[in-house]
Amino acid sequence: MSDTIVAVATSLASSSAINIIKISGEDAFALVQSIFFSSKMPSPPLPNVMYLGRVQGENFCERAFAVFFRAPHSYTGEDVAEIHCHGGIGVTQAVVRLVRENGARPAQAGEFTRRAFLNGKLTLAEAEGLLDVINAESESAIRNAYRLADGELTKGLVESEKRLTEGMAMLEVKLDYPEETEEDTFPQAKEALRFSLQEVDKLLASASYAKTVRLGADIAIIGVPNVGKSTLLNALVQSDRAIVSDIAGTTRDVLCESMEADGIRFNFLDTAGIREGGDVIEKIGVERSKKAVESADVILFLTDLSTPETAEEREIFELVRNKKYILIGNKLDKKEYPRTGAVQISAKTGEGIHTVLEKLLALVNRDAVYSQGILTNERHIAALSECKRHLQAALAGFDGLPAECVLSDVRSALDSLGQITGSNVSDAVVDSVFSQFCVGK
Ligand SMILES: Nc1nc2c(ncn2[C@@H]2O[C@H](COP(=O)(O)OP(=O)(O)OP(=O)(O)O)[C@@H](O)[C@H]2O)c(=O)[nH]1
Ligand SMILES: [Mg+2]
Repeated sequence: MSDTIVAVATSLASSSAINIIKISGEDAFALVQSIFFSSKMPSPPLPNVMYLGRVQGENFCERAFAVFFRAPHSYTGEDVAEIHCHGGIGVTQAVVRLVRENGARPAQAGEFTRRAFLNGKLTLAEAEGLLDVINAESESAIRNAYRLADGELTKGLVESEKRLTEGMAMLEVKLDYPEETEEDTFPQAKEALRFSLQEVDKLLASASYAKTVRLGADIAIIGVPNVGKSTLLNALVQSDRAIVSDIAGTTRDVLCESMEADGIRFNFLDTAGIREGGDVIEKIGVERSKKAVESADVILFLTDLSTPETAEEREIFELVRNKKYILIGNKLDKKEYPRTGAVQISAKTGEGIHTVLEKLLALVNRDAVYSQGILTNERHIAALSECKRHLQAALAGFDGLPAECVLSDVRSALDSLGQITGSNVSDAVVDSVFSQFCVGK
């Protein structure tokens, strides 16, 4: 076991009802027993039982709870103790100081989770999943982060790692004792490669939804001036975000407002109405609208049912037709000129807005985003792409290349997998993952 560390697991930014002070390491039990006293607490204390008592400092006596977790049945896999004290900043700092004076050193960022990783309590990918859980902003992001944190997302990779290691052992035997090995050890090794390639492919395919899960889908509202784009933005996000007026050319810059619908985060971009002419500023606005068309995941192409179709409207359609788009006919309450195939709405009264949202959810593949685990981490995506290359090379090599070459490809594939599970990862990568955690996690 390693040295004993201490940190406040809750936030010290402001006073709260309680604060939790976490202590992990060889001396955790003895240390807490030397400063925390409870008539109900035997020595050594029973694990997983909360004791009410007091923390006795030189100049203070704090009523608190203490709970103990015995290695390996703890978060870090070491002996862990927690003191739950009052939430004041002063009192919390006094308890932490006392713990330090009795032998613990301050924990570094993510050190508790790092110890859990080093003690085999979780894989590196699961630790990164925890990080995602902490940082997740939308329901789909949280769901996906749990899939990573619980190992669900990478269990196929862990299985691949096992099978490939076995497959590699068979190939090595074959290489060392060519006469004594039966030919049919090959199909098993080949099967391990195929299985792994399938798992890797599945996860890489899911990565196409990564941006939607992590950052949300960018939805640009596009159209000629005055069709009601800003009114629609306000209706979608249910706030008076954008200025609305009957003057054509009201919006001159791209405005972004986010909201969550059915667990998916949408970033709506209200844009300047696209038209020829206008002053210098409006021209810049129109350029920005065109860029928004390029970068958006889905376009809401807005038309005005109270006016006839114009040449400008048809030109905008040319910009959006090769993108994912929804054609919308707005001002249904003043409908005079229908547009074929348009979802009819009134941004002003709210009529039809739910249909737009339903179509949007379908276009961003909400069901796929929800039903399967999605690989969102750039580090994982890079390692898996690398792994895929080696697996393909190994499979291709089976029919012709010497066993040494196949073996070398399998080894490289395993190295890439190990980057994700953490079984083959450099200290620098481990450092960079855990430094993203806060102190106390
Ligand atoms: N009757 C009716 N009027 C609407 C509707 N939606 C928007 N309007 C009106 O249309 C006018 C223009 O609305 P905006 O939302 O500013 O239009 P815009 O497309 O953002 O215009 P620009 O920013 O100039 O490109 C305003 O007077 C709105 O009140 C609607 O559904 N029905
Ligand atoms: Mg506008």
